[in-house]
Amino acid sequence: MANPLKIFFTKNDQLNTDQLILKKTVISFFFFFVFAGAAFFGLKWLRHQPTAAGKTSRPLRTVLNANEKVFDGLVSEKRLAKQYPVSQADKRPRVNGDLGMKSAFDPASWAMNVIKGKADTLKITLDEIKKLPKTEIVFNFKCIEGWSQITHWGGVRFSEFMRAYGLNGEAAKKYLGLSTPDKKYYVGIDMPSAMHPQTLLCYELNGKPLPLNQGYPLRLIIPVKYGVKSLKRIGFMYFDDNRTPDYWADVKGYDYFSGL
Ligand SMILES: Nc1nc2c(c(=O)[nH]1)N[C@H]1C(S)=C(S)[C@@H](COP(=O)(O)O)O[C@H]1N2
Ligand SMILES: [Mo]
Repeated sequence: MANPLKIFFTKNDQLNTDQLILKKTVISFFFFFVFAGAAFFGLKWLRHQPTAAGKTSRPLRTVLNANEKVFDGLVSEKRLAKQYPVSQADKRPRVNGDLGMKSAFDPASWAMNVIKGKADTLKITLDEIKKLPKTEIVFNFKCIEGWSQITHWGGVRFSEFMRAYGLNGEAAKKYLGLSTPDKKYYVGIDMPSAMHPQTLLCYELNGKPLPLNQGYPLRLIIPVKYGVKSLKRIGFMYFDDNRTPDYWADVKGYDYFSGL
């Protein structure tokens, strides 16, 4: 039989079946090695690229940043998360995440610190928050770790709170920042998502006061984002035109917007 190289350059219809099989096998192996090599050296190259924001290599980070830009523009300001009847809400909501909730904490002396300027901080109590109009929502709460649960929450719309306290200059900033009283957990949120009508400063779960491990006295509920952004036990609130720090985005390189 002719050598494989010769077969390779002969037209298919001039080859017998065995020769044709041989030719196709040679071609398959050729492409197999080309692609395997490309994948091997490509990954090797990727591994040796400098990293940015956490442990993500720069080329991958560039792609993630491009995705973020797209989603930043699309943020679900106008889109409403699907709502459900109260009867569909889970009676035993799951507890997940206790960052910033392990320090000594006295709920009785709690007040939310709203930082307006260097020497201008409002201290707002739970009773004052409860005086504002109450909104309830039942929606599918989604955790980035891969579970979701239909849950029923009550509180005041963040936008309503901002209006009631005359925080117009603050609402005009590009980003909201929230942190726990011990500052060990913190999230950054783009202002359009914070001002979304379904975003709540929340003090009730299933019609009862929030349990301590789910954020009592006050937590955020932001249905247009993954659960990571729904910070429990708000201690501080602040505003900036630059991105406010975000625990998961800064430490692990997660997507800053974490939109749905
Ligand atoms: N203070 C604080 N808030 C937090 C977290 C946390 O670790 N600490 N975890 C977040 C994550 S990842 C999720 S999914 C939700 C879970 O809220 P739940 O415990 O009410 O289910 O809280 C978010 N808020
Ligand atoms: Mo989560």
